[in-house]
Amino acid sequence: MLAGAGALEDPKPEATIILRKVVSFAQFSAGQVGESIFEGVRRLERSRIGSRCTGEYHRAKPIHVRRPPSFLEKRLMNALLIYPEFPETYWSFKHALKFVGKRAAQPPLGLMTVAALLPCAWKKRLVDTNVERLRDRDLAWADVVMLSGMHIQCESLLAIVERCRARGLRTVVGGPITSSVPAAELKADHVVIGEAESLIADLAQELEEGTARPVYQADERPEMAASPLPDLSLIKMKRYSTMTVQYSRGCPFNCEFCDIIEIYGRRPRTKAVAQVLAELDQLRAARWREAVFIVDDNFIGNKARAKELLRALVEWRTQIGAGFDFITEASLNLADDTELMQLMKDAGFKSVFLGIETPDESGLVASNKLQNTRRSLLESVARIQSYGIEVMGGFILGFDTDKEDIFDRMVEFIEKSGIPIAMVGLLQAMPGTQLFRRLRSEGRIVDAGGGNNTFCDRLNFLPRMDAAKLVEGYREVMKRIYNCEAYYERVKLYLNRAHPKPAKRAAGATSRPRPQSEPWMTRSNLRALVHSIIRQGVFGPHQWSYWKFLAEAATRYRRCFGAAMTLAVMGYHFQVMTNRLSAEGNSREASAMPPSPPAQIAVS
Ligand code: B12
Ligand code: SF4
Repeated sequence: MLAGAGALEDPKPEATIILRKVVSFAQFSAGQVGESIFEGVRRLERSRIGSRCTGEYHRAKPIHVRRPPSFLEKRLMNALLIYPEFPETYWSFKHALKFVGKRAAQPPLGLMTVAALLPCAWKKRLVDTNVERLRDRDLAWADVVMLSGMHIQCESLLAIVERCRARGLRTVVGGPITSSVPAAELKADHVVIGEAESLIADLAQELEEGTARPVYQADERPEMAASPLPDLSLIKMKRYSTMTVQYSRGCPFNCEFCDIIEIYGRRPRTKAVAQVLAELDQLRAARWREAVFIVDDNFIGNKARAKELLRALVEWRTQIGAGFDFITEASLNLADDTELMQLMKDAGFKSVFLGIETPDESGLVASNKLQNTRRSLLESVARIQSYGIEVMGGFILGFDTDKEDIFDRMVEFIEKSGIPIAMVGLLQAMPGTQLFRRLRSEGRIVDAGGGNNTFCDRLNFLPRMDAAKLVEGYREVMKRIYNCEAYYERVKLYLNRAHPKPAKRAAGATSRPRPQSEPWMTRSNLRALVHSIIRQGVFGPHQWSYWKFLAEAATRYRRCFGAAMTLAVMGYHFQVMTNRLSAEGNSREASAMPPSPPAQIAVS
């Protein structure tokens, strides 16, 4: 299992860095929790040191090796890391999160990683405005404010930058937004484009010396060995429904509309297995037992490496007992590899997000999504579901190849797919993508867009189809697929495939006994159920459909009651958002968008 032993240059600085990280991590962790985390991490450090010495953990000398602290470092710079607020969209899951008493789906892993890369002598605080308020006293404490974000968070990010500027506070902006929005528009003192691992040491030093440059551009994509254990001590863990761990960055495919490959490249770079296990152990030491999202662009971008991690995860989960279900993102060719699907099932993967995009093969070919062509998409989805893995699907309307029948075809496909969570969006030409470049050369780009392609009724390019028809068709598709009855039908189809009755399962070629038994009802499921009954069953607009579904969940699907109720709760969010999309015409999103499109495509 261990590889690359010869590449390790000098294990001693490694050990020093990790010990420093562990100590600073423990210092930041409060009271008893800190003590137990420290103990846990120490144990895991001891247990992994052997494998690291053979080159498994950090094969190359990490780029963030720091010189001894300078005089200025000893003055302890206070860095306030801030994550701007997301607008309410399908992806915010806001209305479902309320059911389980959570405020956001995931923590800002980018900022937690940046925090771990900053000099140990700096003091750090993190405010995620999705789960807490940014107070004036936080700003008063800071010497420098470091923000991260996606394009879609632009409005909130700009407001925070403005607030900092008004106080004369130095600001640094990084994260994916810097690849989509020009540095000057971000109004920050310093903008960092690309991944932080290779340039943070220079940035930190120049901030200390007061010589930091306006723009830093990472000129290389760092190996993932250089990525540290994210600083978990900075977040309010209980406010999130899912924790995140990243195994790889980049994707080998070449879809025309994709900005992943522009930002993170086409060569999948993976962490060492031991790095990932250390992150999971860190979560476990902090008493996390719930879902973990492996936030890779494409988890199976390098199938051999994915399998290597999965084998280790199977073993790790067996050792720790219950908990830790995984979610990830992958390409549809997952369906071609039975070993991979079985390993994912055994390792506790409960759902996977797949970019399916369109049932129209000509659209797939034109957008270079060739891995989805020459196959039955429906069969591929069903095969993955048969491993007990829920498929969440990404779909796009607005390809040049789309004809007027695309809306019906899309609805029909989604109905047959048994994909409950179907993220259908309007095509967006994101700056920096091949699509953006092509449309610009054809004179069809209107503006940079808002970074959001779901819950959005504006286009940033001139489509082939009449724009008003396209947007109207999109709204209709959303209404039809999130109609209560249609949604519950899809959930049942999925449950039948993923959790067949035991007799049926014995006949299936692919199923093996589950490595761990699933609890019928966990505490958070119970809480969700109570809230769901009140909101959906007592006060909801579709009480009859809801009670019918609940009755079926408790009888025909009692073996997977938890999964059924989780999906009922998720459905509530999608129904609320869809009602808003059709009734209000997405007014909030429209106001968050940058420049208005010209009259000919101002479609809302
Ligand atoms: C997990 C995830 C989510 C989670 C939310 C996670 C969260 N809390 O932020 C969910 C699933 C909810 C989500 C939703 C969306 N997402 Co998303 N998501 C991701 C994903 C897969 C991983 C994010 C992550 O944790 N990365 C790991 C960290 C370590 O990487 P990082 O953030 O890039 O940080 C590094 C550098 O950027 C840099 N850095 C980051 N911040 C800072 C700050 C400073 C000061 C410095 C110096 C450096 C720095 O250093 C870090 C280490 O190298 C990324 C893809 C990716 N590879 O990142 C997409 C991605 C961020 N999402 C994206 C998009 C478009 C969305 C949606 C808008 C989807 C949609 N179609 O509508 C929604 C928006 C949410 C909403 N409410 O509407 C885009 C953003 C593109 C852009 N240019 O802004 C990405 C890049 C995927 C893509 N298609 O390109 N997403
Ligand atoms: S498969 Fe997904 S991540 Fe990979 S290039 Fe295509 S859209 Fe991008």
